[in-house]
Amino acid sequence: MKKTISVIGVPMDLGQGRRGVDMGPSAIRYAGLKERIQRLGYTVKDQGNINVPTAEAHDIDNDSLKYLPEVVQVSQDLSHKVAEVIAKDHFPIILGGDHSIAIGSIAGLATHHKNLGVIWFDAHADFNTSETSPSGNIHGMPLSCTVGIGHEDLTHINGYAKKVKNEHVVIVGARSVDPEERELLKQHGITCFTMHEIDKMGIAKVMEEAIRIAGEGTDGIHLSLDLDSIDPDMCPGVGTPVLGGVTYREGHLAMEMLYQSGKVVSCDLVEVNPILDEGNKTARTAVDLVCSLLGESVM
Ligand code: Z70
Ligand code: MN
Ligand code: MN
Ligand code: MN
Repeated sequence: MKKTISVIGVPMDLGQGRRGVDMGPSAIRYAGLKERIQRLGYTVKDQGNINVPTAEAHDIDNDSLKYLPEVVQVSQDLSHKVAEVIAKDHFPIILGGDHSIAIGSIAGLATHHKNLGVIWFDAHADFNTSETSPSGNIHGMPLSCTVGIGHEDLTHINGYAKKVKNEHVVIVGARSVDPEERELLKQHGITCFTMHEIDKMGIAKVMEEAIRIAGEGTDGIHLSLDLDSIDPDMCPGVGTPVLGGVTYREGHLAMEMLYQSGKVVSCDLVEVNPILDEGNKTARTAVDLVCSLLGESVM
């Protein structure tokens, strides 16, 4: 019996400066997410969207942690929804929105998975704190929050910090990391496969290692897929496209290997910005990749 897939939309754009990612959930649904997954033999339940406050209706009170109370509220609401579907043994697919939503999705998963592994597929490391961030944008901080580093309101969703152990976190695809963020990653022993390692080792070897780090001794892997990890030729519709990304083929092989591992329990699809897209190319790529993650092209 294949697991039921629960789709949860989070039209969040308070974690970064540019409007448009709030339309990500619509764009990904419009690209045929539900139909494509159903064709693979899964039952799909769309749980609708989490309510997200409108940026224009709220003031920024803290320039080093923009929209902190609003992001905390959405994270808590999302965590509850994810916990609810996990309790039914569904596989959640969380549609962003900017990457700050991963704070809530991982908090929700952690209510059930006491020893979760995380693969952070991203051009960025998202490991800043308010002290190291050059922007004050919370979408540059969710991974550090998840391992318990950062503002208490963000780290303590559900009342406790450190949802995931540092040794079970791995970043893949990084090519834009801030200097102090790099120091923080080293200091906390986070494994990071940058584009340099992907070029040198090949994506297959990198994913083998990533699956081992996030999968061995854990009770499941959460894939947090930022579409800016993929090269802008296939994913131009993201807030900050960074040249030299993961190719379409490398991306698919990575997803197929994750499927074959049998360890993936959930995923985020984040940072799709239809305003900056060419047609709906980025959302279509997101749907293609998630289908590979769910076993589409593996015989
Ligand atoms: C920078 C910061 C970032 C996108 C994450 C950028 C963060 N490190 N940008 N995802 N698109 O502001 O923290
Ligand atoms: Mn990100
Ligand atoms: Mn990114
Ligand atoms: Mn381990």
